[in-house]
Amino acid sequence: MSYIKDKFKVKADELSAEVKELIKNHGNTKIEDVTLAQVYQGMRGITGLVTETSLLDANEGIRFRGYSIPELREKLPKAPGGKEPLPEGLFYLMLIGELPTEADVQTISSVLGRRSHVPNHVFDAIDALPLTTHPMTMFTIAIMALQTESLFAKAYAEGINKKDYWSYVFEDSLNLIARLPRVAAYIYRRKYKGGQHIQPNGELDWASNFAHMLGYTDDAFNELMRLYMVIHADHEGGNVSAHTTHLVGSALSDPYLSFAAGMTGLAGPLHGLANQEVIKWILDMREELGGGMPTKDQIEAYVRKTLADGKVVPGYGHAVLRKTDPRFTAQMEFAKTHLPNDELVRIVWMVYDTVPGILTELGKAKNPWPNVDAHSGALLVHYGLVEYEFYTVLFGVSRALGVLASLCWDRALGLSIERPKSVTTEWMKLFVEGK
Ligand code: FCX
Repeated sequence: MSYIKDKFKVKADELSAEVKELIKNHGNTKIEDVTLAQVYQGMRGITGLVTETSLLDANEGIRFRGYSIPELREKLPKAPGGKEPLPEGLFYLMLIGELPTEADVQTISSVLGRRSHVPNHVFDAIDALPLTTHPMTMFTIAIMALQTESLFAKAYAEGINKKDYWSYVFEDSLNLIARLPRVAAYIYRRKYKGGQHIQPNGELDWASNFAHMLGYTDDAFNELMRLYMVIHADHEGGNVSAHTTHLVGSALSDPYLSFAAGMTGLAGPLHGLANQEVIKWILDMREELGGGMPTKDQIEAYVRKTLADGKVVPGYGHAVLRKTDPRFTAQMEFAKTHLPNDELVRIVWMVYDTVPGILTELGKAKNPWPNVDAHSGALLVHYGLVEYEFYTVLFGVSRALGVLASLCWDRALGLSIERPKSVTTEWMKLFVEGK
């Protein structure tokens, strides 16, 4: 791993020098104006963050270091006999900014395998919670319990030069990514499989070891996990989980604290929890209609009822995207190859045929198209992972790759503590009156 860390340092030094020049020469350049509506409405569209790992285009979707999801599926190294990209390769790409070789991916895979040990007190912390606790609550508590292992926090307490922050954050990030599948699988087996835990298998790649610890042995499920871990990893910097991790990290909270904070945001229904909401919504619809395949008219009526009840249609809409999410399309392609006749998948596709028209007709949602969460649950149910309250934990394990690669960059670039200005409505009223 040390050669990858050295390579990161070289890249970071180069970019730091460029950023210093940019600020020196163009520090007063105006990027855009900010409107009053933007300030009240979630700062939508305000360019206020720098995130190196990925960039979102409203019409085209996400690109990781310039590569779209179809390109990643083609170009990133695969497991032997596999067709889906290995998430370790995406992590390398986000960190270094270049496509990895097979050897780079192997290195990361074996480092993650070696560092996956989770201390017992973390399992004790999970075990202390009632079984009814939501898996995302267990997950964030477990990450907080793991914070005892932070090398950054220890080094900071002893006193380190700010030039060295990145190095400890880098190590913490790798250790945390290595440990998360074990923690997540422990939560799953405790809550849903009577506490019969499965030990990690160091021979497996990161995603299939995770699948193995969850209790799945199907090769197609391993492939799904690799794809899932790649497509959920990063979505530029402004989304709640990425922004929160970055924000909390800017106070020099260590990667465990920062990531746990990000995960509490992912647990919200308008963000990562939407994946459980989608499948719940579809299952409720099916139950209400007496089971089996609904007709297009029945789906349409159910969508309209959801909206009339003042609820959102989960899995549809996006704060930035204005087209079908390529992460949805990648999952649709996976389903067409592996499970084209699955009933739930076919319902997801019928919903896709129905919802955009209705949302467009009503004219309120700026984006009527499906996002990543509209498809993922149906794939998981097919392979037997039916416990939908766990789905956001899967999202969280994947999201660690992007937000922690980003956190390494934050510290390597020496980014400042985040502290935007806020005002009161009284201030706004006086401002618009010109006072
Ligand atoms: N169903 C019903 N109404 C919707 C809607 C949907 N799927 N999407 C947007 N709207 C509504 C909003 O609620 C808002 O209504 P309001 O004016 O009464 O508050 C109006 O349309 C305008 O919202 P818009 O600007 O289009 O969307 P926002 O940027 O405010 O919000 C999210 C974006 C994603 C939060 C919104 O589309 C939504 O609630 N979708 C459903 C939940 C979901 O799928 N979240 C997952 C998103 C993502 F992929 C992820 O983070 O995982």
